[in-house]
Amino acid sequence: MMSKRYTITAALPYTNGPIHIGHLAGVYVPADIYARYQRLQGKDVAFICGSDEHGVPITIKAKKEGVTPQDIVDKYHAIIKQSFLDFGISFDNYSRTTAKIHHDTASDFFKTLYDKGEFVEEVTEQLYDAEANQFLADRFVIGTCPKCGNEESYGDQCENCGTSHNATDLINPKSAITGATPTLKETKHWFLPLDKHEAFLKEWILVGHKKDWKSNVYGQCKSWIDDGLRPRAVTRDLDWGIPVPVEGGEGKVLYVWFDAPIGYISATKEWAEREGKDWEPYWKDENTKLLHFIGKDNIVFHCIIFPAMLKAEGSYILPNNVPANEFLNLEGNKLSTSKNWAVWLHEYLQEFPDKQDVLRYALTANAPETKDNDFTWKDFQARNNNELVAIFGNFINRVVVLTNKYYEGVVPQPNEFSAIDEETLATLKAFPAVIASSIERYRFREASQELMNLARLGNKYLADEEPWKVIKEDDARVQTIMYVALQIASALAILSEPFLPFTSKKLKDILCHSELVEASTWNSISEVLELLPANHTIGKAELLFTKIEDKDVQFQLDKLEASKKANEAAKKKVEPQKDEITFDDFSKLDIRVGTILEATKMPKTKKLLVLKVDTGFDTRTIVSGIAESFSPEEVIGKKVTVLVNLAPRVLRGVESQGMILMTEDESGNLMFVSPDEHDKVSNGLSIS
Ligand code: B3M
Ligand code: ZN
Repeated sequence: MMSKRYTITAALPYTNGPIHIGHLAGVYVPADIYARYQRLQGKDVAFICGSDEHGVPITIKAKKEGVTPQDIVDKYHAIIKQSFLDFGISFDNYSRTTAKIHHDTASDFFKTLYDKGEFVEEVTEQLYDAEANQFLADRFVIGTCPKCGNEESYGDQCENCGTSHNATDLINPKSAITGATPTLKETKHWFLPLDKHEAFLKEWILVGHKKDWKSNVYGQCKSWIDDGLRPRAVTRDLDWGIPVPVEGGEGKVLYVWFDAPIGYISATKEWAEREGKDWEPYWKDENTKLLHFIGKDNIVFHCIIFPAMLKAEGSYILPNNVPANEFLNLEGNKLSTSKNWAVWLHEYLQEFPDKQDVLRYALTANAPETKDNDFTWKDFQARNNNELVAIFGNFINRVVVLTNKYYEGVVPQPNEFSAIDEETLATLKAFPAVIASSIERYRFREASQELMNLARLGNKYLADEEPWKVIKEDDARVQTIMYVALQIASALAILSEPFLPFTSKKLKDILCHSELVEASTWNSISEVLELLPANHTIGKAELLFTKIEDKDVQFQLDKLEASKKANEAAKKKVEPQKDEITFDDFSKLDIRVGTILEATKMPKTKKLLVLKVDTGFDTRTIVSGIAESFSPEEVIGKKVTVLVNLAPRVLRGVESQGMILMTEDESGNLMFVSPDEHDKVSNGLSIS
């Protein structure tokens, strides 16, 4: 049976920063297209989202800014909520996880699992920062990822390889609060025994969803399951979050990834209460399709952990699909909130106040559906100027202007259809099914291109039929041409709604759609004989899109360049001066001018050169770590400064008898401290 009810969730954004284009392309734009499309299909849709307001990043940010976590979430919740609204993301409810209804719902959920004996209670040793007097959960600890070697992995997840792990798995852990090396301290926690659910998850995902889940999603799940599932702690020793509601839980909170997905349920309840509906069918009726739109770093939580929680609870349905996207990059670099390498939605909306649909279109046409993708401002400009303006906008403008010019805005009565007219109308009627099929398979890029193909069809039809020429001799023919072109315009108004909701509304207004009874649903395009009947009057022309100029693009590129410069300046930490030494210390150094006679690379190393150096009083071997900056050929014959009374050291079996003095310029390039002939005034080193 075809589902009538859809519960569509979009990942709850963390409230420690605003929304950027990576979030939009990965999650919110595709989710919105899907939700709008299903509503147009007449489905009963609950499109649910909200702010994820717990978790360590929020406390860290609050500490840094000297405010409370509540201040942080209040600030970003307001910005995020408003920007989604202004961008036309059509959530039925945008809630937040600090809401009472959520605290109650998550608390009850935990208690139910606790009472059913679904948790394992265990005292384990956790990382502890004695200086800060605090356990180091999740992002409070940074260390080397055991899987990929990334030295800046967080305690709960490595952003480099996406692996999610326990803080105690990190190699060389360091406290993110004090930088101290943590000690281990015993503490009690509740674990969700994923191992207990392994057989079920295997059957449900690996057998049940092999065909219909995206291969990136299926692949990640398979690798998790193949690795063997282990119990996961669902509580933390923190003070920001939902208190653990059972005995022994004092001073502890629910793990943010335990409470956040329950946020989808609480947000549905909040919405249902407001609308006077029953929330339960949206989460408990087998005929409801539950879909989670997320980014790829959230796959394990939505495909393994949350379903295990729902299953353990017992009364919920499981997600039907989890169409996760890959990541979007920006101008060739990874998007980053901390490095300010992003296009922020709230800033975009200020800078391009009437261009929501342009960004929606550019992000959809280039969505990271099967692999990571790059957003560039040049591509954004091209999508606007070459497609939205030149194809879609141009077609609509011609149709509306000509209809007004020839027929005072009244849709003409068609005369006999030519073969081309018949074919064009037949092609038109096939579009709803084509676009629908792409959307239903979560191929939004493809769907957006099909929409543009419909505008192309219209443009080509007008260009081939040339009503502006035919009008001189055959008005009857022009009536038919304009009638056909108007049907295409009308279909565009309907089919563009999920992708370009602002444009769709504007176009429906121009065509005076609201005065029509039939022509408003997706399927009426194929079913109804005519969308815009003869004698219906349309309004005046209005531009749907305007060109984006080079200077607008340059402004954005300059902004990014400024971020890059600011980051580089912040990164350039000058080493502080070392402790003072006495003249006596210095005079112990015996520094001579020498000449490099021979140079060879030390086998099997990247950095080392083995040098033969004439010191003026002997010839000796010196091993020097300069091979990454200089080739052997480059240094032979070079005059260098040598510290000759350094105690010998054996490096890779070769005794090094001294040291060549080197220095670095401000960009970190290695240079010889060289008494070069050209450089008669030497470099300030007194050589005695
Ligand atoms: N707050 C989003 C993220 O990982 C995370 C999603 C929660 S969805 C329940 O950026
Ligand atoms: Zn890693």
